[in-house]
Amino acid sequence: SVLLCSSSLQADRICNGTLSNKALLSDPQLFEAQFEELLTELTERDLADPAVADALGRLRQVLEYNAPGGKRNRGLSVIGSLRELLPPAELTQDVVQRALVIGWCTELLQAFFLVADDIMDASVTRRGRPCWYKTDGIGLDAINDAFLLESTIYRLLRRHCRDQKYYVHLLELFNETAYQTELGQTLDLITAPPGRVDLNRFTMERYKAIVKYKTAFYSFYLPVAAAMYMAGISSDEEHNNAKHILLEMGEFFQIQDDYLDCYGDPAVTGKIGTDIQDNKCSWLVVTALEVMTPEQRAELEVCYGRKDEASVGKVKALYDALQMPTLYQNYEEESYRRLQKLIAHHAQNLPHAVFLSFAKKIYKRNK
Ligand code: DMA
Ligand code: MG
Ligand code: MG
Ligand code: MG
Repeated sequence: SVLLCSSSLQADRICNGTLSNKALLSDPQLFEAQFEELLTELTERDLADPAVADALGRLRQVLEYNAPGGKRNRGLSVIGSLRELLPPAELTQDVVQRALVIGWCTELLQAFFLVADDIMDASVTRRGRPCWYKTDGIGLDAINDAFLLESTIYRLLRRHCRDQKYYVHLLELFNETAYQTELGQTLDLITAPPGRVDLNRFTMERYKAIVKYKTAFYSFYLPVAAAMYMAGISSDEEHNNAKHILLEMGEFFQIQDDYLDCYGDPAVTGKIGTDIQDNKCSWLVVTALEVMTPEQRAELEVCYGRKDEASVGKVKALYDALQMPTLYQNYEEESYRRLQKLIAHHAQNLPHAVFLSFAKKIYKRNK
């Protein structure tokens, strides 16, 4: 119900004169409500030419299937970070609404990448349902749907933020982040050529480059940087400080993703792992290579990157024999300690809560 949010949040909003019927909603509820509004905006109010009505109908389906249903960490962290960066009096309803829209832009960027990623990774499920390209009648037309999702970002930014001082910063941020992610996906793909297993390719150095580019920029730096620009923080120094911490968090987040690809419960993660079959440079294979015997390496060489159940099972058995779950848990503890230190040293003028709340959401996650 609308009365679920914390009383301090309500008090905030009452004090700074933004009380309305929306004032009693929590950020997740406001974020949810904003999506309905964006759907209408993008697929009805935007109808410049009736000739494309059917196409906008398709866009609506694409948005409804692919944008919601995730954990929303990225989308919610725009408004979450902004609340830490601005004094309550400056968090007017307009500002909050813009932060929600920009939050949805980060979710749309993610949706765009996931639709394409699932095709390239030959995945089967996402968020507990068939991947979009696997649904009835869609197939590789999903490629164009991914492009549509990307374009909606810039339509929303233009409509909602064109008159803001930070508009160009946001445009550049989304463009740059998309490019970095595409470079990361490129590295991910060319390091995992189908049917050509070469374990020498899987170094920790290559691994770190892949995950920094394919995941950390868009998942962690993007939403916080967007909130910083909204709050008028645009200096390179402050952005570099934030980036330093957030890219470290992003690296850890993708290591979790790799771990869960093999050891997660698909009923919880909503996706069935494909990294072993896809010959991916995963944290598991890179770490396993660091500790295995030459005999185990020879066995891995034969069964990695193959689609048949028996080969996949042998790789998993090797991981178990090497106690990968224990190595992962040790890594998680160590990573958390390193991150706390980074926040203490690099957050400088930025409120530590921006980073700590993000960290709290991702450590020990199982989905
Ligand atoms: C995902 O890497 C990266 C992007 C840019 C979508 P991944 O293929 O490991 O993600 P997932 O496990 O969600 O398919
Ligand atoms: Mg994938
Ligand atoms: Mg992928
Ligand atoms: Mg993965």
